[in-house]
Amino acid sequence: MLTQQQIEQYREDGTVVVPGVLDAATCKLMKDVLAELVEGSRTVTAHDNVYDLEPGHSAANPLVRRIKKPHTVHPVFYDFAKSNALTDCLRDLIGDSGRLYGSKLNLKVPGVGSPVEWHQDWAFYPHTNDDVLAVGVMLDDTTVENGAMYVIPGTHKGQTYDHHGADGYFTGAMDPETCGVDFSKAVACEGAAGSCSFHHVRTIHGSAQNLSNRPRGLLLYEVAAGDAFPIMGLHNGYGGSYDEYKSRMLYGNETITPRWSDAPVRLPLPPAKNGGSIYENQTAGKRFFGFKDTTISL
Ligand SMILES: O=C(O)CCC(=O)C(=O)O
Repeated sequence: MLTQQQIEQYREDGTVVVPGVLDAATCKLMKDVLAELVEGSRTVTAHDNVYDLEPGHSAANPLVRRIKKPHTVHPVFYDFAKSNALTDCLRDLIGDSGRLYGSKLNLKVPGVGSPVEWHQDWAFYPHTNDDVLAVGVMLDDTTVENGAMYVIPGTHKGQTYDHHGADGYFTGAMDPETCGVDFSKAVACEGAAGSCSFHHVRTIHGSAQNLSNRPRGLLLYEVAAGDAFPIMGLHNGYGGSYDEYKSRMLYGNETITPRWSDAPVRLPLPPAKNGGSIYENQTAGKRFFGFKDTTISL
């Protein structure tokens, strides 16, 4: 359960970091599973259903950028999504029922870990209402140095920004030069391993490359209120399967009566030319965080 102050901070800022949500034993198990997965990537040469690879990945030097849908890869990742430790927090933020829209485990390998450019998750998966959020479970002590995610407080109450390139195709990234957002207001979601960040689906966020010598694992769960339905339909997140959609209830009761809110929507269409993951989508957009020698102006 969250404190009243944490709930109010989420409502006001569209983000809150809560320490100690993931217990140390489960965190260790997740990291052990992750180490095995990274080991297993040595035989993988291209992005597939499980692995999103950093440029330069090889059998000798495995560089994994993301484990896709970890809740389908090992039960520990799904079990924690359904645990009281997490669902008690979710209940306080999005109400009496919650459904897992998606999951991903973003790694930022020391000295490599790719940046994620500024975006709103809402641009990827608008729903009938915006009681939708992402949980970031910190598997490592997370600071600015090893690539903590930045959020821009209050932006969940504002507009839905254009995430399209000059050619009109979705890029999954805002144009940092023209969007008019004051990025100096960004706040880093730092915390000890086991902390969770919660950010509203409309909150602008992104993260820099990890140029430190410490890894940064961030397990992300995207969770929608049980009565929020994906506007793009069940192909968006559930492989077109109603059974899959139903099976993803984390807590509370399902309904076939969506609730609507007046949150502004822009559809992620036409789809990104570079598909597969946000990292690939964003290669078509302009860079704010950039790679290695790019100046970060926060
Ligand atoms: O890994 C991060 O720091 C940010 C992740 C994110 O925003 C995303 O994957 O959509």
